[in-house]
Amino acid sequence: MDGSATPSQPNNLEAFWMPFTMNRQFKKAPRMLVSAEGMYYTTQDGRQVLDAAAGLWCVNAGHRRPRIVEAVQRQIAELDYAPAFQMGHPAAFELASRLSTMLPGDLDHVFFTNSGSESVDTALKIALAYHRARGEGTRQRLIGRERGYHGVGFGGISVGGIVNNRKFFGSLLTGVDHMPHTHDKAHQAFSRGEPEWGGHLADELERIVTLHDASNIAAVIVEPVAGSTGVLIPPQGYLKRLREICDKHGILLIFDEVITGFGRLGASFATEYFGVMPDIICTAKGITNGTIPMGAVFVRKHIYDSFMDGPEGAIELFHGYTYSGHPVACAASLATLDTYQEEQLFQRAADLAPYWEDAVHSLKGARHVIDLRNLGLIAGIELEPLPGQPTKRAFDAFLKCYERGVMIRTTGDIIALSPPLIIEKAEIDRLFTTIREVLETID
Ligand code: PXG
Repeated sequence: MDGSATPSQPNNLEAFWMPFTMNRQFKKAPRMLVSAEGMYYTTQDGRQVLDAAAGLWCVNAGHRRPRIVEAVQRQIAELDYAPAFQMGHPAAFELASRLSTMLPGDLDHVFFTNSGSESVDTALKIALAYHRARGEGTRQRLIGRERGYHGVGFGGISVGGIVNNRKFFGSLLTGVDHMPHTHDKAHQAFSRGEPEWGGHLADELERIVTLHDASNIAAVIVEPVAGSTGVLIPPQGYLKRLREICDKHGILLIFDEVITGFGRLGASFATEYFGVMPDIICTAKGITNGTIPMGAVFVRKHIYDSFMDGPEGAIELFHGYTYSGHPVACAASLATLDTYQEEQLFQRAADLAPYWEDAVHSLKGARHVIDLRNLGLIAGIELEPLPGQPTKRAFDAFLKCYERGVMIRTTGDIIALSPPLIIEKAEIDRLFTTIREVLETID
């Protein structure tokens, strides 16, 4: 049938199977966003809603930034697509060079993907192929962490530590182990910034190495700050210790910076913030300010070089996506980096972080609150679950905040906040006042 013969049905919500959403509940009472500018969304019923989640942790420079809009318009009108394999276009090379100057040390080669999930799969594959290229093909085990979130591909859910992925999708990749997560309320509740307790948990990696032998282990992957499983801030010294153990045993360290990258902590990347250099970094989201899907994996020079030793006539890495380095995504990203730089947004986030921290911890003693955590422009507000109804209390808070013109994000019974880095102090005040008031009104 000719597509045009079927009239579009804007009011029919049935066909779209929404991701990570309670479809039936949403479709009964939809929350529709129709436009956005700066810190605010406009809803279909014409209300302004403060975006306290930067979309989904991605719109770091705020919405509808003119430079990015214009760059995308210009690029799509000039080169809409170019093949990603055996062909190139200038913007991809320009962007990779520019990104490599933002990263410390020799993290200077970039592989483009289209999402965080693809970045994670790419990083894991590079790690495995790297050891093989160096004649250490027995290094095949991958180590993740409980409560880790690394997207939704089979690689990512295997190294991730979320029970629902195991419950619904089965046995996943073999040869994967998990370190314990680092969160312990008994020792850490209401910590400001990095908790003092818990650095020793990195030594659990030694235990796994002792069990399997280093000659079987390819890589360790962690989020420097875990976001979607409830804002878990690394204990002091933890990441540095992981680095030391990986160095000692020749294991690659992968940082999944899909949410911590591009200014979220008040530095370009978490690697810079914590002063710990991984071998591979996964990114996405803020790379284009959320405008066009894109991800990127950064690898250290010696990793890239180890692939370049083989026969000249062979493809060095048997991997890639139709849309790797898509011209429109590259244009969006270049304009995003310009925006971050011109407005010094990472520095702005760093300057604002102490104010943010005080605002977060002003909720101590607020109704239902059992823990508060923060780093950079991230906050976790943990609520006491309603007896027998986990997640309901936080979701009710989300709905009530939305009614009052504030969009927060929740995971389990934890409110996770990550506003665009352009947020003003008055908006921070309004955000936390709204949350406090809402917590007074819900069961
Ligand atoms: N790694 C990390 C650390 C992430 O946070 C991904 C990988 C996957 O990215 P893609 O682009 O494939 O979705 C993520 C994504 C939330 C939330 O509210 C977090 C994510 C995605 C959607 C919602 O916590 N993180």
